[in-house]
Amino acid sequence: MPATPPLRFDILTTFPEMFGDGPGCALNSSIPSRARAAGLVEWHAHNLRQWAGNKHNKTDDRPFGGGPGMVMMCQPVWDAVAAVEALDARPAARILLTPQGRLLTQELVEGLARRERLLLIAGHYEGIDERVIHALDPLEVSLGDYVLSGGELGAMILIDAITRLLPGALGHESSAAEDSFSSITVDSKSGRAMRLLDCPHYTKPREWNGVTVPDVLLSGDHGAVDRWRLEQRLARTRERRPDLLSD
Ligand code: 9D3
Repeated sequence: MPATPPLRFDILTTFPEMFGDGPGCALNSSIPSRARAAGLVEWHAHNLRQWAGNKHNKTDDRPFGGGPGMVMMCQPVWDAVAAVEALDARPAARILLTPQGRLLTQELVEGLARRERLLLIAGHYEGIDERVIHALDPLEVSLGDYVLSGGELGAMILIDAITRLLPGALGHESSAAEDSFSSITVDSKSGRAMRLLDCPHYTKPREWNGVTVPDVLLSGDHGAVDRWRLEQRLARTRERRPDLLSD
């Protein structure tokens, strides 16, 4: 038995089979599945239709005011949250995956990884009735400025990003803390923590397609290698993601 109970995710969705136990599910490969096997994390997907409360299992309806698509009704969402939250005594941090949410960042992931229980609400519809969003007061999270078909992939991204930070989740010796620390560099002028892009990586052979590996990596001078890698990270971040240096 681990010292602490597993971090518990509950996902509310009309596509629970996307989170199934089959080998084809994205979460059943790599780090999340090993973390689950090790008792660090568990996830349970629940079909919102269970709480439809009508014989057609209907959870959505046409929008007042007209327009395309369907809107998830308040009552199934509200009843589902109440029922699922009652499955465990610990209070759940409620998260709604929505294009209107705050952009998911590593800082947010790190904060969520410290919670004991997370309730993820995903949908495949134009939206959820605003009144139940207001009543549930979830943290609203977006994956980025592009249009997805629904929130389920976002829920999987959250589970993946959070799970790999749990102590013991990474298969190799480097801890999650070291791993995320290595992505942060302290700016010597401002003393500010910066997230930098990674440096280029190379392996055998030393020459491929007429292109050789940078000499410094073959020099055996670990100090020079570290300096080169930091320079590369800074240069690539300036070039490709200047927003990471200025924000
Ligand atoms: C007509 C306006 N559309 C918004 C651009 C409606 C709409 C499109 C897609 C409403 C919901 C969706 C489904 N998307 C999500 O549920 C979603 C999402 C996304 O589309 N982009 C980035 N992050 C997320 S998190 C959930």
